[in-house]
Amino acid sequence: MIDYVKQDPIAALEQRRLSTLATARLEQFYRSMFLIRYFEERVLELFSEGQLFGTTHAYIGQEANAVGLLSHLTRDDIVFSNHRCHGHYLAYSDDVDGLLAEIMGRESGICGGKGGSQHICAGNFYTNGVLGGIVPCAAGIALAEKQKHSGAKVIVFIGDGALGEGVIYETFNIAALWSLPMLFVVENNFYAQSTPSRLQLSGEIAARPQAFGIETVQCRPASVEDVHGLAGEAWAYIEHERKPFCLILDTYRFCPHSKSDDHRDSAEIAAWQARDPLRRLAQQLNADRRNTIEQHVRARIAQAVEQARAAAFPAVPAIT
Ligand SMILES: Cc1ncc(C[n+]2csc(CCOP(=O)(O)OP(=O)(O)O)c2C)c(N)n1
Repeated sequence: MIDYVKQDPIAALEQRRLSTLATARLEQFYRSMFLIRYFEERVLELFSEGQLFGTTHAYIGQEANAVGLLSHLTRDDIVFSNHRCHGHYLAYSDDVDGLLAEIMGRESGICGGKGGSQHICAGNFYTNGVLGGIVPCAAGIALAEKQKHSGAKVIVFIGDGALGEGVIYETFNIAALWSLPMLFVVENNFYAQSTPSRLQLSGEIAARPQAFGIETVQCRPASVEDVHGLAGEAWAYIEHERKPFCLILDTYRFCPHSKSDDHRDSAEIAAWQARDPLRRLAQQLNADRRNTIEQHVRARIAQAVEQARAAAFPAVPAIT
């Protein structure tokens, strides 16, 4: 069997880069990543125009994670996300209309306009705005799927800031003890809101799941292909071993935490933007094909905005 964990992750990434994925798949990845990016840019504009309710957290810069990780899922698999869930949801479902209407508080939204940006429940996709709160729920579902012998995979996304929540360690403990078939993904973007991780996390992130006996890989993927490859190995481990796995992806959000609360160094942001996985992928594609994909995505989103604007708000009794 492949030694999934012991190999040097960086060397493994280089090796994978040499074997490029088929063009059709790269175009599909690009379509999905561009869709998330452009959707989020429109959402931030709509927020500034006063078209949204509550708060909203964009995923700009981290798209390769959602697309690469979820590209392995089948319809029975289950996704648990967090406050920064739009990218995860679009990679899971491609449901632009439902998500936009939800964020704009319309009754045609995924949850009838009552969940908003952070609280989505659709198919096998669940999110919650309480940091870390959904992690034990993911373990509970993984236990249920294990007992049913369904073979369903469970993935839960957390940020590095959520590692301050004790419930995550209780879940690591139970997931390892009961050999739950689940993938913990830490999207380590080095900030919790505006607090740099180095000011609030002691030790190494990887040491935390490892302390509970969870196989863990941490790396800084450069591309969606890297994430896809890493995720494939993680899922293979979970499937063969029927044990949890933790993938820590060093990443960066190019946008503020929610709308305007950004105190980060502009040189740091620019350095990460220069390594943008979306731009990297764009450069690999044929320019005409890429333009066609982008035009199609822009048209879809423009239509979704118009539809959502025209849709009704939920009736007050439906909200209370
Ligand atoms: C229990 C709880 N405490 C505080 C918050 C407020 N809050 C929302 S997002 C966030 C920071 C999250 O950082 P991280 O987990 O690293 O995810 P990122 O936003 O970087 O994707 C905080 C403190 C919350 N939603 N829930």
